[in-house]
Amino acid sequence: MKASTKAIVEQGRFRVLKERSKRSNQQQQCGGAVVYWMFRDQRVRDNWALIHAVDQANHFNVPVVVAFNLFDQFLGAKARQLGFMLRGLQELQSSLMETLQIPFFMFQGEAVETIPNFLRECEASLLVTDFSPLREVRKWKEEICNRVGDSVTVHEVDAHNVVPLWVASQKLEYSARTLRGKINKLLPEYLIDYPKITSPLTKWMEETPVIDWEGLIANVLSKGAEVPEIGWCEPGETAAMEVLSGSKDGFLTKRLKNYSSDRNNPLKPKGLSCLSPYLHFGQISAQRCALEARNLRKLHSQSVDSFLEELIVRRELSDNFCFYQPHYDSLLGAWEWARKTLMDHAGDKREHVYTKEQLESAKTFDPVRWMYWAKKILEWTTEPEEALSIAIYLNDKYELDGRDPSGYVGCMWSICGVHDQGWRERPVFGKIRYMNYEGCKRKFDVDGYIAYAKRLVNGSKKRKKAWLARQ
Ligand code: FO1
Repeated sequence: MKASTKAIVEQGRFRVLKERSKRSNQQQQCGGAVVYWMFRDQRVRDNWALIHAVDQANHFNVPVVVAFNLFDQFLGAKARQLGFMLRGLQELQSSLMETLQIPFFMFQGEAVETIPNFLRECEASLLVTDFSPLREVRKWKEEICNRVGDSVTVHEVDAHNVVPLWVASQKLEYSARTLRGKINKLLPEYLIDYPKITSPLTKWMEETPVIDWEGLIANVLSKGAEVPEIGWCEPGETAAMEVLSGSKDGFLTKRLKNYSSDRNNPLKPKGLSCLSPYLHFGQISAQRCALEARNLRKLHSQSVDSFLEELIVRRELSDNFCFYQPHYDSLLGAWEWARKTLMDHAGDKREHVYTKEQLESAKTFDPVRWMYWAKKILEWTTEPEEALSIAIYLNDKYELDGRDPSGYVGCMWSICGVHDQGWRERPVFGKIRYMNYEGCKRKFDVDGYIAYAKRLVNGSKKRKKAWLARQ
């Protein structure tokens, strides 16, 4: 490899996880392909990791390939999440080839084996990967850095956050208040338009793999059938852009106006952006959403500001928490005051105590059930650690966007007061923010919500019955 000239991607956007050895550098070997191991940012458009991979490949006159590893078991994911992801990847494979002539390789098994083996096979000297703060992902990357040969450099690109995590802050932030100023100061540098990406100068001349998508999808659907796919959220990059700014029911085109007033009203699910599953699987870039929303600030300033707060500050705060707090999903990750208050009240008498199975099948006395569900789990289980683990279990199992830093932080906020403040002390909750049925009644039409939820449940029961009859 020869030394690179000025790169398209800002220095701060990527970090070097492993440098190829000096000896390899001196030999000036001309490496094989640049491999982009795609993980969290599963898209062709607006992807800094892909832009960096292509840019580096062009400097070194080598081709680029994209590799994806499908784990046999990924943090308990079921048909719902895996089906959504694979259907998105199927679209990605075609558009990657059609628009950029870049091949897509799918591996199955353990990434610590498949990725180093693939690098060896194509004599790669640069591995580019995207960034996730989750401990499992970081451990695998560390292991891969240890396993790849001396001649390989590894770059990690933060293609998920608008301001790269390590640039925004170098420490665990206490709350949105402490991170907001740091991010806002950096937005002029990082909230910029993407450069146009074109097909790499050197083409991949080897065989392009054939992927049996139907077989792969059928396999994850049958293995994870306990939590089936849903029909109301179409997967993939094209669908994601439609939800953002499509002419039919796009968030920015049709629904933005009422975002600041309706997003917390459970009777108005369309009051939300509906972008979260796409953001989680990286099928859309948060930076693209922010750029498009910002253009509408003159028209709907309050809604745009609320959206940007959720999209940038709150999401990036979750990444900050998971990256700098090793115990991001346990009571040990709560602040001292919250741990103390929860422990002080761990022995308080609970009026109702339910098991994980009862909670999972919503067999509780409360008709509102899921609206303030994580708060209720704290009230209805014997101790806070159990409450937290059940909340995370349910979120990861049923939500399309489970296993996300925002999900872990959501549960930690509800049960452990993370990024929140202390409130008036009361039984069981201690100083953790309290929510109850009366409070819900003040905020929204509870009876209307219960009727709405019943309609949804009945509809889904009917669909399940029809599906079973077809089997
Ligand atoms: N990413 C992968 O690279 N391989 C997988 O097999 C995989 C499965 C998966 C299942 C559910 C889910 O919610 C995400 C999944 N991801 C997978 C994506 C990605 O790893 C995560 O979004 C990040 O780790 C979150 O930070």
